[in-house]
Amino acid sequence: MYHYIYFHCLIHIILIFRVQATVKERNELDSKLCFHSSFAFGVATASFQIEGAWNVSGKGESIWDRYTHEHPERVFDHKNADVADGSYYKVKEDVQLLSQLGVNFYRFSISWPRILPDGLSNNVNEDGIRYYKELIEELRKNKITPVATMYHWDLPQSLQELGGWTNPIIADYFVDYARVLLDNFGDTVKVWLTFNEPLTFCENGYGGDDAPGGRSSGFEDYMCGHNVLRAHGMVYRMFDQKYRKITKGVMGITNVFPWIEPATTSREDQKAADAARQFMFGWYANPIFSQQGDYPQVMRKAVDANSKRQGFPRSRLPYFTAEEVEMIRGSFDFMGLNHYTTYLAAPGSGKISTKPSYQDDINAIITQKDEWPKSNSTWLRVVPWGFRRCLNWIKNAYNNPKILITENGVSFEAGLHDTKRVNYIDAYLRALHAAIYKDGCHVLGYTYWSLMDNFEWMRGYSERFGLYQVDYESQNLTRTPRLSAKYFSNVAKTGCLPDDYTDYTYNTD
Ligand code: GBH
Repeated sequence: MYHYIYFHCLIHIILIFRVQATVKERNELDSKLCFHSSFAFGVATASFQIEGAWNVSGKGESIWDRYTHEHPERVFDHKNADVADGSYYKVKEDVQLLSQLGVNFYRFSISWPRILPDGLSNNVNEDGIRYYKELIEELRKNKITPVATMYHWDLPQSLQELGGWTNPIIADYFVDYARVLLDNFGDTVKVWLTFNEPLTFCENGYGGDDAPGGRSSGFEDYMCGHNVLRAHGMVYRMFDQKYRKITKGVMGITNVFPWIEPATTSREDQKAADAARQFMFGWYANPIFSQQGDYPQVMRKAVDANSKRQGFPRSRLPYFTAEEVEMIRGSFDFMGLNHYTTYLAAPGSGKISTKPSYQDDINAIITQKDEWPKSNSTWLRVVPWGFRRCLNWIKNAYNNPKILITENGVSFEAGLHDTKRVNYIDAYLRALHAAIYKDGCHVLGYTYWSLMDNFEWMRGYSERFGLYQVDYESQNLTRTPRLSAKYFSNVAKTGCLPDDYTDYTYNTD
C-alpha cells in the first residue's frame, strides 16, 4: 500500500513541470474545460521514425533497416528511414520545438542497435550512449521530462538471425539491454516504458508484412507475444529489485487499444466485440494488469480449441509456467495507452482453415462506419466517443489503473492549416476530460503522436501525423509549426481547451 501511494505521487511529480501561474489563470476561466494542474501534456516520436543516421558512428543494423533496404517495393512510397527527419543531428533544434510547444514531457524511444550494434551487451557503442545523453541533458535544461521507450520496433538484425522475438532466449538479451539503459540513463530518466505496442510488432511483424516480415499469423505472432510478455516481466522485476530505489523511477508498458463497439446491440455482436477486445488488448493487458494474470480466458479457449481442430498436438498459444504468471502479473507502476480510433465487431463464420491465423482465432468481422470521418490512414477514422468508452472499459476490467496516454493522433494531407487535426485533438481531449472528471478514470497525462511528420513504417512518408510539418524536399529537413502546434501549445501551457476557435478558424469538414 505504501508503495502504491508513493508511486502514485511520484509519477505525478515526475511528469509535471507546468508553471504555477497557469493555475491562477485557470481559476479565472471557470467556463472553460480545464484539466487539473497535475495533468501532464507531451508529444511522442520513435527512434527509427525520426533519427536517420542508420549506419553512422557504430550503429548496428536493425530489422527495419534490413527490411526497407531489401524490400522497398513493400513500402508504400518505396522509401526508407536512412535519413528520416535527421533527428540524430538535430538534438538542439528538436528540443527547441518541444520548448516552443511548452509541453511537460517528451516521449522518445531508444534504438537498441544504436546502443548495442550486435544486440549483445558485451559491445556497447559509446556514441549511442552519448547521443541519448545529449538529448536527455538538453531536455533537462529546458525543463522537459524525458519519457523513454526501450523498444519501439527496431530490433538489432543480428538478434533476428536467431529468430528475433520468437526465440525464448531473447528475453535474456532484452534484460541485458535494459540493464545497459538503466545503468547509463537511470539517473536522468525517471519514466520508462519497456515496449511500444507488442500487439502491432508481433501481429504485423511476425504474423504479417511489417519487418521482419514473418507472415506466420496465428503461430509466430503468439510466440513473439509470449516472449515479449516474459521479457517485460523480467525487466520490471530487475528494475524493481535493483534500480527503483537508486533511480527513483517508474516503469510501465505501452499497449494499443482501439475501442471495439458491437456492430448492433445483439448478444452475438456483444460477444464478438468482447472477444475482439480480449484478443487485441487483453492479450497483452490481462497477463500484466488483471487480478488473476495470464492470458484472457476467451483467447486461451479459442486458440486451444482451434489448434486441436487443426491437428496440432499442442496449443499454438504457448503456456506460461505458474512462476511466469506471477512474475508478469502486476509488473507495472502505470499503464501506457495508445488510442487512435474505433472499430465495430460482429461474429465471424466460425470456419477455420488448416493454416492457422490470428483472424480465424478472433472469429470476428471488424469494420468501421462509412459515416465516421476519414483521416489519411485507411485504418483511422475519427470517433472521439470511443476514447471515453475505451478508458471506462479499462477502469472496470483492471481496477482503475493509473494510465498515461502515450499516443493519440491523426494523419491528414500535408499543409500548415490543419483545422481537421485541431478538430481531432480537441474532440479527443473533450472525451478524455469526460472520462477523467465525469467517469473517474485515472489518467495522468496525454501524449500527442507525433511531434513532427516522420517515417510511417510501411506507409513511408505518405502519412503525416505531425504538429510540425517536415519538408522532405529541403536540404535541412525544415520543421514548420502547423496550426495544430499553436492549438496544442495553448492547451499544454494553460491546461485548458479553448472555448472557441476564433483564433484557429475551426471547422469540422
Ligand atoms: C502507432 O500505432 C505506432 O506506435 C507509431 O509508431 C505510428 O507512427 C503511429 O501508430 C501512426 O501510424 O495498415 O491496416 O495493417 C498505432 C496502431 C497498428 C495502427 C497497426 C496501424 C496497421 C493497420 N497501428 N496498424 S494496416
